[in-house]
Amino acid sequence: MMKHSKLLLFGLALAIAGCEKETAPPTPTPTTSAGGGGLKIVFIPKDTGNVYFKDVIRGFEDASKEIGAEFTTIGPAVADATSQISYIKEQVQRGVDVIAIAANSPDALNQALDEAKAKGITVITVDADVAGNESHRDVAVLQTDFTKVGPSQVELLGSLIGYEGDFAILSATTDAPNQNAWIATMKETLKQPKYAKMKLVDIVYGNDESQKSTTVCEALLSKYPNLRGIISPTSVGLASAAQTLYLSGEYPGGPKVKGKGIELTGLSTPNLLKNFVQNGTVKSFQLWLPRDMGYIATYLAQQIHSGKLKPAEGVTFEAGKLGKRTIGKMNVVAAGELLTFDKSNIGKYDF
Ligand code: RAM
Repeated sequence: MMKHSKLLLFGLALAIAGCEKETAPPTPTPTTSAGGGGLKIVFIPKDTGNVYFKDVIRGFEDASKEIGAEFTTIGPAVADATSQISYIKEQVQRGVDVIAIAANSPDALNQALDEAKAKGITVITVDADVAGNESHRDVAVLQTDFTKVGPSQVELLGSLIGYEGDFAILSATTDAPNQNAWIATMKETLKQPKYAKMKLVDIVYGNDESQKSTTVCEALLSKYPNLRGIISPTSVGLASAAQTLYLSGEYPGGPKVKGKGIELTGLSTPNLLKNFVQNGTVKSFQLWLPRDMGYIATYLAQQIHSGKLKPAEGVTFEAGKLGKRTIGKMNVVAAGELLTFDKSNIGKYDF
């Protein structure tokens, strides 16, 4: 823990140095030999303020302890498309062995990731892939079967609003590769006859920032008086929307409800949503186990970096306590199942 916070401080100092002077080279550390203990892994989240990534980081820490790797995490304060570039470059300079990153853009990172790969660094996207630019990373560890998230979210909202009515999406940033992929499959799903009476009226972006998410959610509530639902496929967005809807009193059974009220669902952590499920603002929502992504990525990184594993579709590998895993299409590993939380089960989860 002590070591970790020291490393964090060290990373922070590098980041600050990087901000002050674009070209200031951070102290380079020699790259350790692959495979054995001392493997240097860094994880760059979308932004450092998002608590969702704490659990992803815990997975990295757990597995790093098990294999004797040296894990650090550092990242930008905001989830802008280009905000991670300077961090990637600094970590290349530092001489890490593995860069794991939750990409804020499908294409803005290409050059920086190529520079990392050219230095022999293993590049893994975790949680958000460089969609359409997969050749710029070695492998991706994503939440769950990506194709199921959008359809499942539409079905969940549909079941809450009787498959009828106007609804909006409150997303993360306009560039977010994961949210954009889910939104694309939501739109596809809506073409099915079952959802013919559900109308997507707007998509707004809260940038994974609480304040911005709150502001855009308030705007949705005043702009669409007939709104029946909101899907927010971001942990920050859904928590902010829940707070906004609770304060507005417009949820079903709420003090200011007009007609049937607004049903809110999406993707978030049980700890962020617990109060809102208990007070009736949100009936049910979904997520996966973020920790498993970090855990699996660590084992996978070690095996790729040591040359023991060549990522390809159908190749299997051992991921510590989580057992055997298989690399899928486009070198993507799906970490686990999509879970649905409601009053009956939310108490069992703590993350
Ligand atoms: C936010 C981030 C993350 C996403 C979750 C659901 O924390 O946008 O990338 O996977 O929400």
